[in-house]
Amino acid sequence: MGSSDELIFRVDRADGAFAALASARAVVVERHFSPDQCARWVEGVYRARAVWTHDFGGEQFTLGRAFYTHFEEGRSRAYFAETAESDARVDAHAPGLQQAMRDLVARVVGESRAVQRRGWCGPGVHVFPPGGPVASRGGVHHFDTEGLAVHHVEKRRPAISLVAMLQTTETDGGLKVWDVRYDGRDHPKREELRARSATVTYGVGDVVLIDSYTLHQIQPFGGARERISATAHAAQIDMGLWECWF
Ligand SMILES: O=C(O)CCC(=O)C(=O)O
Ligand SMILES: [Fe+2]
Repeated sequence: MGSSDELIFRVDRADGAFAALASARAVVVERHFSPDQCARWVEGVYRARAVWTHDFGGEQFTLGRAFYTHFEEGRSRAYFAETAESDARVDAHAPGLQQAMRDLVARVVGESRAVQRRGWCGPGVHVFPPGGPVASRGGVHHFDTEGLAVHHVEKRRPAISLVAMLQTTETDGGLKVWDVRYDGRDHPKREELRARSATVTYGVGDVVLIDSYTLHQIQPFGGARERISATAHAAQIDMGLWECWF
């Protein structure tokens, strides 16, 4: 099995990080968010526990609604029916997080702004509980192509995912990336899993940027803490126009 840290670039500024994806499979923007900011958002996320969205029968949770979980559970209708409520919940409990993630997308791609995707939920928060399936076995191997329009995927138009780590796990829980690009299949072939790979390790406030067509997987983790991260998916719709969603 190949492994290479050259697949991961570490930078200390978000600006233009997108360009680095030409030669790396993941770019880590170190300490983009301050520990204080992350702690405030995490407090808000815990206070909002009663209104977390339960995904896959309570195996994982979100603040706000995430498209891929609804899509995979055949609940897309619920996702699209309650986008305003989803955004209101995120903003009430993690004030400023959605805008901060959109601002981050803009900086990463080098534009003055990135816009909310109309009719979709804005950036939100994933909560993976200790002892849950992701903690014990790791996440599913996947590409972040579910939310992209079919023609966007067909043309492999630019699309990215940004994950900001708000609360790290006690052990492990990094993001493994492979030197494997989406080829039209949702699940990787056995030999693709033997391609070069590397695992991104996160600190609080670090942001990981990946191309949405890159194979990736959350690694198993230990300890008693939830893994809490903010995510924005974004697609370049036109020259200079990037749209964001969760
Ligand atoms: O939390 C992470 O490191 C990545 C999560 C992920 O793959 C996703 O939200 O699609
Ligand atoms: Fe993903």
